[in-house]
Amino acid sequence: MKIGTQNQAFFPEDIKEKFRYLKEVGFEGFEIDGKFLVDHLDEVKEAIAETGIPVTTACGGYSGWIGDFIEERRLKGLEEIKQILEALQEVGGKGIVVPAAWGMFTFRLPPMASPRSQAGDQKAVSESLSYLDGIAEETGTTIFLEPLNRYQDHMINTLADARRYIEENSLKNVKIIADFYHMNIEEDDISEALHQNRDLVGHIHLADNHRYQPGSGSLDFKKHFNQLREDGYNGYLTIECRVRGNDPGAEYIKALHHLQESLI
Ligand code: LER
Ligand code: MN
Repeated sequence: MKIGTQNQAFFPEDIKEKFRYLKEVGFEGFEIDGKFLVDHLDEVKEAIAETGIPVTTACGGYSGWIGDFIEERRLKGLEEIKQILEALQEVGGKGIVVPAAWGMFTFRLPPMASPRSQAGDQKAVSESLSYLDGIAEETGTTIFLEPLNRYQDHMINTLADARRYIEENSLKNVKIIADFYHMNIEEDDISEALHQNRDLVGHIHLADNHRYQPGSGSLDFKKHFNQLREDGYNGYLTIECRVRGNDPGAEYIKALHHLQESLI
């Protein structure tokens, strides 16, 4: 298992300097914004070549959800995700992280009534995933389907929900990304859910229980990493978190060290 990160506001802005910084502090991979990758493909390629820090995955950077309520936006999102997968293929990235939707609707806050039926949700998400399964096949990439907590999405909240989409649509190039923050809200037990879905978990997002930096909260990373290791997971553990503290840069490195120690 290797530790990667998404971008943070306190990282250097210049692309090469960013990759140099990641290498210097000890990260082993970078999860990039999809649009940023498409817009800066040549510079990203150069930064990878110089530092050896791979772009592992993309997350975000497209403008319509795979489960979007608005069909025109869903289809636009799919075409943008296709472009991101083509760019990922060029840099040797594994694939893209996609939730059904993020921040589009929740049953848990008013008005609590969805403008679309559950059957409609399932049709939209299934059609999108079946289309992207084919593009992933063509580009040698993977779609990492991400369950989000109930306040961020109403369609796919647990690893079991994501599994159902993959199995019912016989998707070959769609795997599950397990995000510890969302799992801490939705799963009975993080380790047990990882174990139950060990054949499909292909990527991981890390934050502590409250989504601040790992090590600042109450999650037992060592326990869950041991479970992943026992189940043969050898992918990336990518930090996706908010950072608090007077010196965010120093806090982030402390979080990285906490994860490295939890891996031993
Ligand atoms: C959003 O909360 C999240 O976890 C991201 O990875 C969105 O895909
Ligand atoms: Mn996530």
